[in-house]
Amino acid sequence: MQYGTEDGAIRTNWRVDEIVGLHNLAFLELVGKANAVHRQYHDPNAIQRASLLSIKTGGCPEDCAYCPQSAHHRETELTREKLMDPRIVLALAKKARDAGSDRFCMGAAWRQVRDGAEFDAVIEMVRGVRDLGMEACVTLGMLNETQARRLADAGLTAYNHNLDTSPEYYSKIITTRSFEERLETLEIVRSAGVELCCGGIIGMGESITDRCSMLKVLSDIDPHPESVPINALVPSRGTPLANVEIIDPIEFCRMIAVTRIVLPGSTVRLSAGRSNLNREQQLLCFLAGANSIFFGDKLLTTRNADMQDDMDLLAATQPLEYQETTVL
Ligand code: SAM
Ligand code: DTB
Ligand code: SF4
Repeated sequence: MQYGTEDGAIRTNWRVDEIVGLHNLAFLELVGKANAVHRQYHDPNAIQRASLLSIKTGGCPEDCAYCPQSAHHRETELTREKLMDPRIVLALAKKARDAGSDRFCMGAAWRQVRDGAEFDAVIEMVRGVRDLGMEACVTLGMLNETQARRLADAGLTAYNHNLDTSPEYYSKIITTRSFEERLETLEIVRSAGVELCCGGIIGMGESITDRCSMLKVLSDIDPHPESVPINALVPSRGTPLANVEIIDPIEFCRMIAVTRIVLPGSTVRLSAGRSNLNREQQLLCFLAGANSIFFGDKLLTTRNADMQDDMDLLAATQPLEYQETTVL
């Protein structure tokens, strides 16, 4: 297999075996290649900060095996909540902005968007977040063309809708909707002129080929999704995947690196599961091409990395301030 001069080309014709070949390279070679591709397209010192908020929690009719918000997993400890009041959401968005967030992402545990007062409230939230000068992202499940257009008109920057896993492994994880439906929603979002935020989860018992097959589908999307969250499973009590072992940091980093090579121009977000990585493991992921994190104490329902630790981490990516020291 040849890499060489082709490294860094934006392609929509990757083969799964090529991606597996990259994924399984010697680790340092893989990270080196990914870093070279990263530097062709991105400022190597810039890390985007996105804050997450669950605006409607729990009671979801879908049966996603990883998700603590599914109503199918009755043993989860979550309390269901109604859609939040837009005024509270916007106060939290402002707080996130003042703490340094660039993007505010709002998630609802819905199978699909329904027209009515709740969707009107989400539109108000999107407008409000944009008025705060932040990028706005929502993840609301499936939606139709009119709804996508309303979100676009409100100024929505991106819509998050993950493939989650490969088409081959999909039915082991979700049975209440199809992989095809996922792709159709992505198409609807794109057609409305909204950016795609689309990635997946690793560490759910899938094979390396599954991970690469998911990346192949992402890279078939033309143009590529603007941002790609790579989540490591956060095993949650009461879900069928509660006892799955958490992923090895080097495996997580391999996935980041291969994502960077296959999707050179996209923002790659080191997403859920980051709190299991130490500072140096996260820096290794940035070197391998991750250039965005979820910033804030909470993801949707689970704990994120500590905010002060994140400030220190981001400070560590910046040039050292010159300090005169006296050595006696
Ligand atoms: N209901 C909407 C949907 O599924 O599109 C939006 C919310 S859903 C919680 C957003 C994404 O969070 C999922 O697609 C999945 O990739 C990720 N996610 C959910 N639970 C997770 C977990 N326990 N570990 C890692 N990622 C998770
Ligand atoms: C994404 O890919 N990861 C985020 C965001 N998109 C919505 C969600 C992660 C959720 C982790 C489990 C939880 O906190 O409930
Ligand atoms: Fe519902 Fe989304 Fe969780 Fe699936 S991932 S159960 S669709 S909230």
